[in-house]
Amino acid sequence: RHAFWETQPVGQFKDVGDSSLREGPIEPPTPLSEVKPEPYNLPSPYEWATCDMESEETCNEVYTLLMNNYVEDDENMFRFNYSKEFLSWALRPPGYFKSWHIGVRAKVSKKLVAFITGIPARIRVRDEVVKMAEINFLCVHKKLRSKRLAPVMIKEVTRRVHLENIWQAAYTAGVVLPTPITTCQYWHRSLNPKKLIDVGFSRLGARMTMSRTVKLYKLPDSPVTPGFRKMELRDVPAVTRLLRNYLSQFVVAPDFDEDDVQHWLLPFESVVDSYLVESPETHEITDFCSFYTLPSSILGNQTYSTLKAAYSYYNVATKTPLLQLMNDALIVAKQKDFDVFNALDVMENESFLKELKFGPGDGQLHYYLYNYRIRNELKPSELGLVLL
Ligand code: NHW
Ligand code: EN5
Repeated sequence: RHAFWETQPVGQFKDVGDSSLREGPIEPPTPLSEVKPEPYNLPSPYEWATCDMESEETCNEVYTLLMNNYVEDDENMFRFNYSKEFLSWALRPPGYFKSWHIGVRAKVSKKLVAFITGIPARIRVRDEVVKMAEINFLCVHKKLRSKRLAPVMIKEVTRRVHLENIWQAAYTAGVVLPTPITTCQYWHRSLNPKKLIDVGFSRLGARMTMSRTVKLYKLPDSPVTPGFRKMELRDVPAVTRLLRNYLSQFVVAPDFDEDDVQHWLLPFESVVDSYLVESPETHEITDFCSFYTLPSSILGNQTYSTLKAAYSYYNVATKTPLLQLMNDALIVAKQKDFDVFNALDVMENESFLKELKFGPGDGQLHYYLYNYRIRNELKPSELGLVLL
């Protein structure tokens, strides 16, 4: 059934529910001298190319490959369209390895035809902080699909991760593979319902007119929480404390330090937005919310070419009710002209989704760990990790 995945150190379907298996690494690390020193073989028309994401030209090639060949919804109506600025940010966090930004080129034309990336992360699983790679942006050009190129790319990124003495990884996918640590549901909150309906992203509800729908999703013009403002560089220490404390309650979550928070959460125009609540009395930072910008191309619409989507990232409420904090996030997203606000049912998100008029989407997101076994499947609410 899974000729490739059955050979890999991941939880296997046959082992689901086997409580004799211990939690933790599936295989021990091998001495670095035993890691294969040369790259895996590609079919002869192709060659490996490490992608320099600091080079504008390479970044453009990656952008174009993904724009035309990356993830689509199940009816092929929308395709993720990560911006160049987003890709450059997502792939160059503190301590990143250029060697983990792996392209495949056609030898003759040098055209980029496939891509896979890793970035380093410290991920806590229960009370163990594990150095991992987060794997993302696996993409094979549409014309080269089903030729078993993906397993070679996964083996190559694994080899390069091993060369840095890292033996575990985390990744997400819309498809079921052996075996998810949890399965999350996408939820969507319409901000621009007319456009969403026009492009087929959502449908007019039963017994609803367009004007009733527009009214249903109306939001105030500005946030309602006193002291709600954009995060700034000077807030990094306070936000780090708030976030570390909050994430400690989840079974799987990133172990963020101040450098990570500065990289991942400091606002970056059209990439990541973060807001916090500073108490007007004490100037204490009590609450925090964030979302990232990920537009999708609309495939084959006469009027519109892109759907502007905000994705809920990390949110912490200690004083403001989470519902009110997220309503303010919706308000600022609407002010920034996003068409839709998306969220997964991770962390405490269930507590606001229905009340804030999110509806369940037709997509799911499965979370995976490589070479690390979790004894029982987690609930989405036990997961404190959002991958881009
Ligand atoms: S998920 C997004 C993945 N990308 C897309 O969906 C873009 C559009 N699709 C494509 O480009 C986020 C192709 O369809 C891809 C597959 C390239 C997906 N993850 O080459 P073949 C990520 O980037 C398995 C893992 O013939 P293809 C996360 C499939 O089950 N495996 O297929 C990435 C089969 O194996 P099996 C996937 O359609 C995580 C084999 O690939 C997969 O031409 C990567 C077929 O290969 C997926 N999304 O190309 C794993 N989709 O055993 C990281 C298919 O079933 C692991 N497959 O026979 C950790 C590594 C680091 C460890 C470090 C210690
Ligand atoms: C790696 N970082 O399927 C991620 N999206 O629901 C890779 N559906 O947008 C894996 N099909 O339900 C990504 N509208 C896996 C996700 C791939 C993309 C995907 C889904 C998530 C999605 C939309 C559009 C469906 C179009 C037809 C959807 C309904 C919205 C509606 C709004 C009003 C209230 C009810 C819901």
